[in-house]
Amino acid sequence: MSETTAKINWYPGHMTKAVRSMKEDLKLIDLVIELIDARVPLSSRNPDLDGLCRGKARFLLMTKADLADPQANDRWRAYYEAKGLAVVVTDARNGRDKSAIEAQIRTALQKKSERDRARGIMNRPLRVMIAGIPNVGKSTLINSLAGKTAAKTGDKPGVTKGNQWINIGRGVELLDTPGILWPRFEDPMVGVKLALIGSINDNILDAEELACEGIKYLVSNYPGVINARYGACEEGMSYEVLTDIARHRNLVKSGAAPDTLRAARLFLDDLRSSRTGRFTLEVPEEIRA
Ligand SMILES: Nc1nc2c(ncn2[C@@H]2O[C@H](COP(=O)(O)OP(=O)(O)OP(=O)(O)O)[C@@H](O)[C@H]2O)c(=O)[nH]1
Ligand SMILES: [Mg+2]
Repeated sequence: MSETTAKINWYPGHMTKAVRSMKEDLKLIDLVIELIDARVPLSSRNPDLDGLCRGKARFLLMTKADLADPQANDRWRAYYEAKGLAVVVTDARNGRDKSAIEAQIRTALQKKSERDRARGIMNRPLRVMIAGIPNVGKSTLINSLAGKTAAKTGDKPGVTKGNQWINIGRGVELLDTPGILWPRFEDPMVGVKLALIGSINDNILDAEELACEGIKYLVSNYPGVINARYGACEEGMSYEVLTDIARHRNLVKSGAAPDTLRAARLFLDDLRSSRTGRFTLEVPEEIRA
C-alpha cells in the first residue's frame, strides 16, 4: 500500500461523548473484551483503550475471522498469545464459539470470583464491557452470546449510539458500547486500512482513491482475484484496473466514459464482504517495534 491517499481521520463529537460514558461505566466493569478485526488485527486496536481500561482484566476477541486470510488468522493468534494476551478468534455472527468465550470470561475473572467468595459475596454478576472500533461486530457478538436480538446492528460504522446493558444469563452482564476511534492516526495507513474494512464513515472518504489502495494491495498480495471476479486486467496503475472493472461491469457515464466512481463503490462493497476473496491487510512481520 502507498501513502498517496489524503490523510483520513474520523473522530466526530459522538465518539468523545462515548469515551466519556465508557469512563463513567468502567467503574462498574470487571472485565473488558477488546474486539479487533481479523483483517487488520493491529490497526484495529484503539491505543486509547490502554489508558481507559487500566487495571481492568482484559482479553482480545478477533472478529470477522471468516472474512480474513485463514493463515494470517493463525499467525495473529500466535503473535498475541506470545505477548501473553489471551485471544479468541471468531465469526461473531454465529454462537459457535459461545462456550469458548464464556470460558475465557470466567478464566479472566477467576481471581476476582475467588476474592468475592472469600468475602462471602455470592452470585454477584460478572460485568463485561464490549469495546472496540466502529463496525467490528460488538453488538453482533452480544446478540450471539445472548441468543436473541438485544442490540441493534448494521453494516456501517456508528450504529450503536449509547451504552446498553444486556444480561446474557449464567451470571454475566454485557455492556454494549459505541465504536470508538482516536483523534489522530499517527500512521496514515492505519486510516486507509480502517476505511477499507468499513470502520470509517464512507461520507468522508474518496471512494475512488480508497478503491485504488485496495486494488493495489490485492494485486500485489492476492494476484488473480480481481481478474477472476471482474475479468479486469491487473496490469498497470490501479486507476487503470478500476477503469477496467467499470468497463467489464458496463458502468458508464453519459458520453460512454467508464464510471469509475460506481466501480469504486462496487469494488469496496465486494472487498468488504470478501466477495473478492478472504484477505488480511497486515501480517505480524510488518510490525516494527
Ligand atoms: N462476516 C462477518 N460479519 C460480521 C461479523 N461480526 C459482525 N459482522 C457484521 O458486521 C456488521 C457490523 O456489526 P455490528 O455488530 O453492528 O458492529 P458494531 O461493532 O456494534 O458497530 P458500531 O455499533 O457501529 O460500533 C454487521 O453487518 C454484522 O453482521 C463476523 O464475525 N463476520
Ligand atoms: Mg454496535
